[in-house]
Amino acid sequence: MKAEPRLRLPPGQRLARGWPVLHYGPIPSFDPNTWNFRVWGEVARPALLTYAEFRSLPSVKVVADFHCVTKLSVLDNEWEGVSLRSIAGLVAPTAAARFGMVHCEHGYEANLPLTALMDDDVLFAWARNGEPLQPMHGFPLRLVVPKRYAWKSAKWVRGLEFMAEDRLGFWEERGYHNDADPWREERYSFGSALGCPAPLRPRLR
Ligand SMILES: Nc1nc2c(c(=O)[nH]1)N[C@H]1C(S)=C(S)[C@@H](COP(=O)(O)O)O[C@H]1N2
Ligand SMILES: [Mo]
Repeated sequence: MKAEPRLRLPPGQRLARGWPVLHYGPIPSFDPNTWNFRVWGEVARPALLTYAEFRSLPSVKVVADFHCVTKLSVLDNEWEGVSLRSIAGLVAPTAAARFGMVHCEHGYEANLPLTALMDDDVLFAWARNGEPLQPMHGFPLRLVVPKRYAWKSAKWVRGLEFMAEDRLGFWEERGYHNDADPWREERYSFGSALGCPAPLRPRLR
């Protein structure tokens, strides 16, 4: 049995009303005829998939909570898409592969260790609660990493790079915590533990 919603909130989080929209920069346009998805780096078989090819991969459904670093949480989202494990199965990461970088429209990037990406609740999603994602929520494709703050759940994904060494993503470079575990309140890579005043912390917009 699931605990009541309040008890499922990580420290410092509150329930969002509806589903907020948070991102940096413009919402990209989407053309199914030119869109593609690239997987490269530390892999035996690099791949370049068309939209139709991506959508014909075996799909999964995952029910998970979503925690934004701005302290809003959305519980019980049913995501539908392709699991990261099946993408890995397609390209066969080499023994040296230990990190992943998710690449998005307009250069947004999010980095994660492969151990986190290969968790069974991680997927590239195109639908939530039975509806296609709206463009503002990442259509045609977004990453979903339920166990990390939502800036790692990158919208408008276009590729995945397997890497031997870690590299910082868009928000990680701007002071957000590299690990981003909401249950440990890993919001910023500096400041919060030292009582850094809020105005010095990086902001969403
Ligand atoms: N490409 C891209 N993905 C992004 C962002 C962004 O700026 N660009 N913002 C992230 C942040 S900080 C959050 S909280 C979530 C919000 O997702 P939502 O707008 O669907 O709620 O998207 C993440 N994915
Ligand atoms: Mo966020």
